[in-house]
Amino acid sequence: MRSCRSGRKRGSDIRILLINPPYISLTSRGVGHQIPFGLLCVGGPLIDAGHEVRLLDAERHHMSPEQIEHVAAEFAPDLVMTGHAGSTPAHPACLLALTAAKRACPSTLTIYGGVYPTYHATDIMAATDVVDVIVHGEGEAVALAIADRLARGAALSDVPGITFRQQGQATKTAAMPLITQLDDYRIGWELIENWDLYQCFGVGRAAIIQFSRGCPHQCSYCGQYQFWSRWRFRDPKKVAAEIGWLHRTHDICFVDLADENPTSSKRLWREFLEAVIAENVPVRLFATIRATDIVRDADLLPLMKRAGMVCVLMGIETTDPQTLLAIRKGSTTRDDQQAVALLRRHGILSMLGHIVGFEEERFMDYIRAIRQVWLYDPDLLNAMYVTPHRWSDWTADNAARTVIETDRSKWDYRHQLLSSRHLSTQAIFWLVKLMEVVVHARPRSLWRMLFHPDKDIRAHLRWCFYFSFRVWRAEVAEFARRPARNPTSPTLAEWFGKDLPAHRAPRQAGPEAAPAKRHMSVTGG
Ligand code: B12
Ligand code: SF4
Repeated sequence: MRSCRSGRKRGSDIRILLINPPYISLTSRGVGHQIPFGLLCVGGPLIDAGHEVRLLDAERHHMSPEQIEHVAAEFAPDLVMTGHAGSTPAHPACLLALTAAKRACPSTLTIYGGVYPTYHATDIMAATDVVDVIVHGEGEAVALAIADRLARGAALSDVPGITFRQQGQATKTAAMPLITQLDDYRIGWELIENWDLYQCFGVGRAAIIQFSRGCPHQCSYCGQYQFWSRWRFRDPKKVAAEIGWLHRTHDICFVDLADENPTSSKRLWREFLEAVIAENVPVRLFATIRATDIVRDADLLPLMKRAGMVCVLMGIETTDPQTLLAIRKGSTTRDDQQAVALLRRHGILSMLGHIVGFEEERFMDYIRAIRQVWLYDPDLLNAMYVTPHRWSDWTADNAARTVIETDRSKWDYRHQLLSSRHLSTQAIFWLVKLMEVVVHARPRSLWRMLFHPDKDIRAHLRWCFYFSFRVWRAEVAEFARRPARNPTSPTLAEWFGKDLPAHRAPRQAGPEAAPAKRHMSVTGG
């Protein structure tokens, strides 16, 4: 075993350990483990800059802190970096990973990036000393700058986009300019040692890729559009070529588009689909697309099907027109229903994202919602609970609501976090579970799952039903085991700190992004 380095060192041979923290959610058990895409985005440019980079996927290997500590001690990194797409619920696991790394190598510099730390940097720095630096916003350029300073033995004070400790004080530097050419930064695919470990939806090896970043819309509850600031896109042909390459080189059969809103420009979306078709590889695509864009782009649905789109997740959020207005969603119940029908007509599965808790619904509101979702007739349903983000407008507007779940690892859209004046947590839980049963166990759904004429779709549906059932059963078991909630619950304002900002980020639409006449929703994950 090498001894850990003294941290700041001259030379260019910086050794960097990227740790995907051991955050195991019911979704990863259900959907299957996915590659830690955000860390690959950060890792690629670091490799290209000449650094020695290794990925430790503690999530995939379900590693204990002791195992992480052991690997860190062996690799003896100068820098340890972590972050997770699960973001808020993955925060405790990120700290656990950095604690283990610090135990192994006390002098290593620890870097934490992603959405949650971006908006909670001061609190995190005050609460723990296992985090040395927090990276705000997209990580590629900032991580490169940090590694560069470390390699040169220079101070971090001129690195934009970080919070770091300066004479014991958490200090935030100026923002890093947005990346304008996303294609300038390469994804570090070679960091994946064994692609067999990443399979999902039962169709073999799976990857994640981004065609675009950001979103031109501003749904009031959204945690994403402010993070990326402006809608930006990669060259559609290059993304398609990368998908083709992933199939030919690594036998990838399934690709999840990580975009918030890949259809922001109809022209570019068409170019992307045409380029994927030209690659002529049997790769299935999964994407989150707003219902209004499915309706707008109805003429592109045959292309989407030919490009391999197997399933589209549409965050409809609610079936109540008043709530749709209140959350600035900009779509109508008619759009949502029409989008499901259009997708079915073109042989693409629809998964609806539905969220309860925007309002304090009554019993009959749930019954109406269940009836409406039944009428929409989707293939799959992702039933979620409202999950406030500190920086969202919805949170500022609902600061007086009461938090009943103070375990941050449960802030994953699958647990009720806020109390409701009209219904108990038991009643809400069972109504949400009933909604899932109603959608998946309807005779029509079961018929499609058993006898759908398209073999691929049938296999996909069967796989989804099987794993949805497992997740459903596990969530029921978890609910039954849970102790009673803490009666001294904080308000949202108290939970997030009294300075809860009424954060209204200035809006910057990307040059190609469609005008935000309507809002949509993405509740990926
Ligand atoms: C793809 C995806 C998934 C996939 C794969 C996740 C994975 N392992 O990568 C699946 C379907 C498995 C998934 C599951 C979940 N997801 Co998800 N998922 C997404 C999605 C669509 C894209 C995420 C992504 O890859 N973005 C692109 C990359 C490049 O961005 P990034 O990870 O943020 O990384 C960049 C920066 O943040 C930063 N960065 C990140 N980490 C680090 C680390 C360092 C050191 C540095 C310097 C920088 C840095 O640099 C990166 C490059 O610029 C988003 C929605 C969206 N469109 O954003 C939701 C989202 C991230 N998921 C979310 C959630 C809640 C979950 C689940 C917890 C849901 C659940 N109930 O189980 C699970 C977590 C399970 C798991 N183990 O991963 C939430 C997070 C909410 C929040 N901000 O707190 C999001 C935002 C969706 C939402 N509803 O709002 N998800
Ligand atoms: S459309 Fe999706 S990503 Fe865009 S603001 Fe609404 S919820 Fe956020």
